[in-house]
Amino acid sequence: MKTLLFCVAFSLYSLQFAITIPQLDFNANSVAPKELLQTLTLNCSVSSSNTSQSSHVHFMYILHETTGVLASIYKTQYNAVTQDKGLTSAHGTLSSQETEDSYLQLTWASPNVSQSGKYFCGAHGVNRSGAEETINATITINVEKITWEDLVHSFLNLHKDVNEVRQIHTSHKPDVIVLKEYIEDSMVTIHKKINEVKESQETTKQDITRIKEDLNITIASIHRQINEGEERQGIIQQDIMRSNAILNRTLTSIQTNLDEVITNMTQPETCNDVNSSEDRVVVTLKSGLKVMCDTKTDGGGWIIFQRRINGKVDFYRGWKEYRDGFGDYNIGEFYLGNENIYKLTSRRQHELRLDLEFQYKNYNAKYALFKLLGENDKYKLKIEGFSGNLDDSLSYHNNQPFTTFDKDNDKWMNKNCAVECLGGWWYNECHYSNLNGKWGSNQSHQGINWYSVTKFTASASFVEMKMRGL
Ligand SMILES: [Ca+2]
Repeated sequence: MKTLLFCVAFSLYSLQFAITIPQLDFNANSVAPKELLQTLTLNCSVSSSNTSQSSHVHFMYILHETTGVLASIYKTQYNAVTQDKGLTSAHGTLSSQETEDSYLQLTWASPNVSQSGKYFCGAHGVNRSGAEETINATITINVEKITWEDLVHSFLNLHKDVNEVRQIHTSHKPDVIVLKEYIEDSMVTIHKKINEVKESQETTKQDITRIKEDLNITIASIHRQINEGEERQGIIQQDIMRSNAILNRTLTSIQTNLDEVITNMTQPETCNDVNSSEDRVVVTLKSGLKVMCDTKTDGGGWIIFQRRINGKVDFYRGWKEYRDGFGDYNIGEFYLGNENIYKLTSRRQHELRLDLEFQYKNYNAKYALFKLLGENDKYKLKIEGFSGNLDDSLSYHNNQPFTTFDKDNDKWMNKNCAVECLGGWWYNECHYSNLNGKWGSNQSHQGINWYSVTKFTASASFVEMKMRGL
């Protein structure tokens, strides 16, 4: 019966976030504080008004079920144990006077889930009849995970805090005012950006998780700064100058992070996602690859991977350069690189388009499917489904590996087609097209040939090879 009554009493007190057994009061400001946002304070005290109980406490401690002893106090010797690195402050006192309480108090300014669990407080003392007495109590804390709504709410509170601090410190104009206006403006900007990020969270969950972690830390830091500032109004000027520097750094870091996220969110996956008033535009794709897009021809959306317009870039190059790419977007001539083409075409199906100009006439060819195999397969060409306003001079090269002057993968037994034809290509024995040949050359088989248009003794004056995701 006694046990039952105790249990009932225990439950009732638990509901009020406090447990009181006859002599000991062990309570928390909240048994379910919000991670990082709400302070957690545990207070364990032996009340002196409880005159029938211990009159001389000589030892108190608080321990966590997994972390162990967090703080203890013995007679006049205070001893905080620092196993919990997140603990912000711990203090207490043992009183020998009946009119004063003995207590031990722990505070976490920014608690996290590792602070969840059961806590024990114990006190040892001598009671009025001179006998040794041990009393203890427990409390269970459940630190709640922070949510997006909490985060946004916290920013609103922060904004309110800033206004309050501003009112308190009006005597320190104009520095304080300037600082607060700066913080306020920054908060509005950050809040706006958070909402932008939040709106796009479906597609950028990972980015948001990362930024959320950064923000949590920063919010806790800003909260601390503001609280510290309030406590030390006497030397507020210096504090604020220092806080200003810290805030500057943290806000800059938040903004940089958010800018990165937002930039990343707006970066295109491929040229299919690019709209521009320019016919040709150079963009950095989400993968980090910089490409030139053709936004106009045949509905746009083309990644140009080879371009010849003025003969300023030499296309007689070795395996490594054809693998990694060369040329210059500013000059206008380039080769994107077989490895990049392989990666793009292996992730997604692509069609191929070639645009040529010869003797002031425009020609184009299309292949419904296009891909390159990887370096182990020597970047073998795979095309099918020809159409166009010229005759097909590329299918002769289908299923051929790539050949350069330093890597002979062609079918000509005794010679290297790249050396004979001055290019790098999917040479067979050797070619009906040589779009990486020598600019302007009329020498047989060495120029920018497309046999059905230029034959073997003239060069096209413009070439673009491009692919588009399907
Ligand atoms: Ca050969």
